[in-house]
Amino acid sequence: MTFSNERLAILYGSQTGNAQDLAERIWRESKRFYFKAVLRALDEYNVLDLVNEKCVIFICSTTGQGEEPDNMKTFWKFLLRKSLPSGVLSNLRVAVFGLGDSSYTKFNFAAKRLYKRLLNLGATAIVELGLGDDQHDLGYDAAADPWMANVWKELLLLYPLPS
Ligand code: FMN
Repeated sequence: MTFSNERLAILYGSQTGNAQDLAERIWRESKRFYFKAVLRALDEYNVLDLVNEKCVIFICSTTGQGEEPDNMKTFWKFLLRKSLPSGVLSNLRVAVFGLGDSSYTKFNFAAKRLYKRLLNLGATAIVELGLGDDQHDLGYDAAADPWMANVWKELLLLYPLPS
């Protein structure tokens, strides 16, 4: 199975490295599917480039009491700007996966807020928001594995190889 040489951005917000690990794993998988993927922490990514992307996979954890990780705070602040027109991301397809722990009251709040805001700015979700939970016996992988399989399936439908 191969895809055409589509560009894909894989962006993460991670406080202690788990979301980064998952994003790196997805980046390695993307090469198997012949995507031209870029991998960045959200704050290393030029947010103005978002309007030129077709497809972005966001992986983000929640830290503190329902807060965004430090390496996505600048990105997040920009995305919250009231001056952004509501349809500014209407050409963008997104997939968002959160890493969290259901023993916290604000379970996966950062990913939930990010997902909501992206759709609010006009982005289209490739798949539903995925939520990883440290409390699961298999950790966040329990949700991440089937979620990611679904993302690749949908991407294959969207970007089949030219016949
Ligand atoms: N998970 C939540 O769902 N909500 C929280 O408010 C939350 N706060 C946390 C605060 C601290 C200090 C730590 C260590 C973890 C917290 N978590 C919370 C769980 C993390 O999101 C989870 O362990 C995740 O896998 C960490 O990913 P990261 O290493 O990419 O930051």
